[in-house]
Amino acid sequence: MPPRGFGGVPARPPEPGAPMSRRKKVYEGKAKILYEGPEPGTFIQYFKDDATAFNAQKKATIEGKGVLNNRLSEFFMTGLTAIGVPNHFIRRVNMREQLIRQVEIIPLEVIVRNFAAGSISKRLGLEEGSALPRPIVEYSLKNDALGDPMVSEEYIMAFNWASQQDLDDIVSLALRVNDFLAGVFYGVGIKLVDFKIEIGRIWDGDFMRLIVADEISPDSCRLWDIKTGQKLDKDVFRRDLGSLTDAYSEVARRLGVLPTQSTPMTKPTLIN
Ligand code: AIR
Ligand code: ASP
Repeated sequence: MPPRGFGGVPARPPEPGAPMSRRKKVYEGKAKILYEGPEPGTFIQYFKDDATAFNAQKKATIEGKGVLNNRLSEFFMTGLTAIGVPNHFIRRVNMREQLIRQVEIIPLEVIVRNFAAGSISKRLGLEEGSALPRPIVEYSLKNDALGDPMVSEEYIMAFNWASQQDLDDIVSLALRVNDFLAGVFYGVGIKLVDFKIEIGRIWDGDFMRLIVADEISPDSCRLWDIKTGQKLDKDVFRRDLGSLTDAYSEVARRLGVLPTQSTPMTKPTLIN
């Protein structure tokens, strides 16, 4: 029997891999979709296979990327919870979806850098890979039309995107995430060059708190193999360095998120 839709009309089966369409879509970004969650104050976060770079001038669909990022973001957020860093993750729902707390996203990309690469290398003429004097936290405005321009704390406070108190909390969260991630990656032979997180506000009555939101995955980090320098992050896509799913599968395998004996593949097998 085919599934029945409203009024006895046969419902069209969903496209393979397509998100369920009955739920209300709240937001669609370049790599993820947010749906209304099952309870108030929650969302379902769906990870797409779409990859974009250079402000979406370069686009591709990379089979399996969404599955890997869903699982990897779960792994990092669960670890952050375990060490007391508040974040939006509640639980994984399936291969591509996770239940998260609904937050009001602060419209900033919070970037932490340990080694020079990407835009800081360009801006300051620093050799890629050179160590920075200390971890550097910087901000970009989340605005695709403007190409996510870098902004100062002065801009952030003047335009009321965040207060001084918020910024103190954001820096503290960002540095705790940095220490956690850098340590976890070091343990599996990977250097955490830099990463981006997003921060959201949640309310407990009148009391507002900031928590880590969005995702933590190889889409949002620069990850280099410590021995060989091989890139294991989205730069593989940005710079056409080979298979992105091979790179992300390698990260997942080292972290114990994929079976160690599995060979690179486009359809990863997940361990529960
Ligand atoms: N990032 C920034 N915007 C989106 C993402 N994913 C991440 C990059 C990199 C870090 O922020 O993936 O890990 C710094 O990026 P950039 O381009 O400023 O050097
Ligand atoms: N800002 C992200 C990147 O640098 C995505 C994009 O530009 O479309 O890859």
